[in-house]
Amino acid sequence: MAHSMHTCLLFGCFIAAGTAHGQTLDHCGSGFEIPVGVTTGHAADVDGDGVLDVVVASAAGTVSVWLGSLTVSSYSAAQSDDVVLDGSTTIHDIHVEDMNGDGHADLIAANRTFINVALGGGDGTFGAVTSIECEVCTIDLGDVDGDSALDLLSVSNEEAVVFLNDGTGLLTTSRVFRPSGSLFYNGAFVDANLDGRLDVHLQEYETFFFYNSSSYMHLGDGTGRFSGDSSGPSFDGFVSHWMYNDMNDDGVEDLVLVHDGKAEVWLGASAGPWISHGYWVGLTEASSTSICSGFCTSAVVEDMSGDGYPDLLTTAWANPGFSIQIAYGNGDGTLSPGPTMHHAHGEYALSADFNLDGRSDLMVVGNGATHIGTPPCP
Ligand SMILES: [Ca+2]
Ligand SMILES: [Ca+2]
Ligand SMILES: [Ca+2]
Ligand SMILES: [Ca+2]
Repeated sequence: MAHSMHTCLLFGCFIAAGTAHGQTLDHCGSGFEIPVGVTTGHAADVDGDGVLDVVVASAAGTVSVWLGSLTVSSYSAAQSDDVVLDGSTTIHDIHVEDMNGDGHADLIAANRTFINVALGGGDGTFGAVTSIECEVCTIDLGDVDGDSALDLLSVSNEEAVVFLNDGTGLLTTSRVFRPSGSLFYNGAFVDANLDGRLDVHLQEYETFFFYNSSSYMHLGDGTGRFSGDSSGPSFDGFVSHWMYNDMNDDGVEDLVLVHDGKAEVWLGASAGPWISHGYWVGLTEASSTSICSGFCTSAVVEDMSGDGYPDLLTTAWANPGFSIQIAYGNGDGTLSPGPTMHHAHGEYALSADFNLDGRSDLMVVGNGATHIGTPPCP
C-alpha cells in the first residue's frame, strides 16, 4: 500500500496502529465551529489572500460567506447580509469558480428551483445574482467551446442542458439532451475520447426497469454541440454520486460512482476504440467497494492521504448525527477502507488544507453548523 503510516487529517493525525489502514484518532476536539450551514458548502479562496474561505448554504436558502485569516485562528463573516438567491429553497450544490474571467471567484449555487450565478468582488462579497430556472439540478462546469469561459452542465429529473457562458458569466442555452422517456439524475463533463474536447456522460435512472441505472456518452465537437448518445455502463439501483477523476494516475479521467452502499471505479481507456456496436467501450470496471452502509448524503474525491492518489470521502446518516467515512485510493482503481468518524454535523463533507500545514483537513456541514478541523473525540 502506498499510504504513509502517519496519515494526517483534520488538524491532528490519524496514527497508524499496526496495519496500513488501521488508523486510530490521536488528536481530537479542536477546530472551528461556524454557526451556519445546513446542506452543503464549499471551500475556496474568495478574497485572494491565499487562505481558504468557506461558503455554506444557510437556512432560508441564502449563502453565507466566511473568510479565513492568515493566522488561521478564526473565521469572520465576509458581509453582514447573506447572499440572497433566486428561489428561497434548500441549496444542494455550491461551486466557486471565476465565471467572467476577471480573476475574482464567483459563486454558482443551485436550489430546488434555480441555478444562480453571483459575481465576486474579490473581497469575499458577491454582487448581483443572475439565474436560470432549473428544477433540482446538479451542476458541472467546464469549457466546452474553447473560449476559456466556463460553461455549465445542469442535470435534472427531466433533462440535461449545457449552458454556454458568454464570457461575462451570463449563461445561455446551448444544447438540451432529452431522450424520450428518460429520467436523468447525474452527469459530468469529461474528455472521454481524448480529443481535447469535453464530452458529457449522463446517468439515467429507470424506475420502469426494476430500478436500473444506465448511462449515455455524448461526444462534444468543441463548439458546444454534442453528437448522439452511445450506451455506456449500466448499474443496479440508484446512483447518488457520479464523478470523474484520474484514479490510477495515467492521465485519463476515470468514473467514480456511488450507489446502494457501494463505490465503483471504472477506468477510462487511454486509446480507442471508444464505441463498438453502438456501445461506449472506453470504460472498464476496476473495483467495487462497500461504503456508507446505506445512502451516502455526500461523496467527494480528493487526495487526503498525500500519496498523490485520489481518495473517496463520504457522509451518511447515522442515528444520531452522521458517519464520515474515508476510502483510500490505491492508485490502480481499487479503494481500501479508511477511518470512519462520527459527527453531529456531516450532511456534507470535503477535505482541503485550511491551516496551510500541507495536510488535508476536514470540513463538515449540516445541522445548522459548519465544523472545520478535528472531529469530536470518540
Ligand atoms: Ca469573477
Ligand atoms: Ca466556454
Ligand atoms: Ca472529447
Ligand atoms: Ca485514469
